[in-house]
Amino acid sequence: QFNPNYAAGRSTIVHLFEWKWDDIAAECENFLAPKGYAGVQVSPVNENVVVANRPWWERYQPISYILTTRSGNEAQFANMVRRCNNVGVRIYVDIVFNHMAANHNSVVGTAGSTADPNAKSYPAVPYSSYDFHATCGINNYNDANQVRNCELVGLKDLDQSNEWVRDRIVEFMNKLISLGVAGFRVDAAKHMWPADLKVIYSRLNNLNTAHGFAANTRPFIVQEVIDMGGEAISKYEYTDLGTVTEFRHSDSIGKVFRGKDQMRWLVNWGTAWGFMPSDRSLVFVDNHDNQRGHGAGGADILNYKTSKQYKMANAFMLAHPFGITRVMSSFAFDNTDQGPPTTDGTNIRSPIFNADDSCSGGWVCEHRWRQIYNMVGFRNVAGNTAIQNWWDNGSNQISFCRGNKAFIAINGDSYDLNTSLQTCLPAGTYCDVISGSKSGSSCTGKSVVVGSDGRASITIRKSEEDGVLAIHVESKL
Ligand code: AAO
Repeated sequence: QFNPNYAAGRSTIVHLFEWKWDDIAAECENFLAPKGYAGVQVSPVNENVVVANRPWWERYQPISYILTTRSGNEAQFANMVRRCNNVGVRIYVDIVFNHMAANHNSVVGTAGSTADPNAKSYPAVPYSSYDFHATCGINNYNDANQVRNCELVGLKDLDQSNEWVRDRIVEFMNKLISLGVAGFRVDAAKHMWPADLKVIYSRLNNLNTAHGFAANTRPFIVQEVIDMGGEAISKYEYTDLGTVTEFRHSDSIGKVFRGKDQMRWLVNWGTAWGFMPSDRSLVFVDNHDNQRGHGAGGADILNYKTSKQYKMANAFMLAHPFGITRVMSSFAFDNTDQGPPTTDGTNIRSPIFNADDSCSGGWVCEHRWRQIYNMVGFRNVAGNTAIQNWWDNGSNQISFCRGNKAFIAINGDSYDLNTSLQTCLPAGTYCDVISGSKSGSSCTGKSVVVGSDGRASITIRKSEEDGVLAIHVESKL
């Protein structure tokens, strides 16, 4: 439950937020596998309530466990999982079982099912009022009973101690396992009792060997628990059950790369910053909530709109060995409710791919930014090597090596970085994978000459598009 079940040599999950299954299948084959991505977190897969103007968050309001959403139907989902597994890219499902849909004027789901949330009746599962906690709202996060037994923003709160409810959830998750998924992101885990989650997880089947998983492989579990400190519920109540989202990582990395905290302090990045142990922490710069002001972290969170700092923060996260890394891939938004781009107000529009690999048609595709996907490659090359030869200038210029495999330098100061640094790499000429890529025997970006002593003259001007330089053994020219 702690192991993400990656294919050998890979290391990073991308959240393809609101993508359609057919588009993800093609993306696995055409881009993610070649660039070394390990897996995809997909948006919720089961039927949700249709909300007027189609906000993105309607998908967090389940009507049934029928696998039909705006991303596609069951056949399309199954086809995607098979095609992605075939090229070594794993699928993780964002799974919503804390609650069912809240009340709306008209309640119809994406598969056509009806429900009566006021009466706590969801016949397409079926759930009835016996399956839910009594009606009350969450307004005090210092009261653990309230957080777990009352309704989050009016969403009808399922009682996971009820055997009927447990069976429906386990049946749903085991169906996804049979279709070949590698694990789950458990939505709103903080709002459920750890003891109930333990029972549910223990009843999950092993992963499907027909999809290339070894016998007796447990599904990967990452639980969404927001714990910034100061509330009744602790993230450590969940770390024995599976991994947990580390929101402090998102908050802290945002503060550092916004210049509210000096980069030299990154020297002890990890548990010293209040993070959970590395093998329990799912780390990210932003997620689908806090990139738009929902969830936790507030104004310090970086997103694609602050692109230079955003790329620098992602580069640091991916270069650093701490945590299980997840990259966000967004659609462009102006307001916090806005849903994904559509062709007609209803059907999700597929991303358009430009000659330089970037996306258009309303999609941002941060995972296709060279500075990000090349750092996913860097992390794969670095493997399980440790940090060595940390250097900083006493303020916001830093560098470090990952064993003798890879080297990164970052300039967050408002003046040039221009000095000789230890890269720990064998002598030779290397291509900087931030300003360009290695192409055959040449480099489309800056080249770095490493001497026989491992040192190189490193320059990152304040005026450069990116404040990062990164080289590794596979970028040797
Ligand atoms: C929508 C509408 C509502 C409407 C509802 C029902 O927006 O107005 O009442 O439908 O019709 C998503 C959207 C919601 C949406 C919902 C259902 O974000 O806006 O409601 O779908 O469609 C809490 C939960 C956490 C949750 C987060 C958003 O603990 O689990 O809120 N995230 C997940 C998903 C999310 C989804 C749901 C759950 C529901 O990722 O996309 O909601 O399935 C504190 C607490 C946190 C709490 C936040 C926000 O955080 O600690 O636990 O998160 O408050 O309420 C500082 C503190 C930090 C604090 C934060 C905010 O940063 O350090 O601890 O401030 O105060």
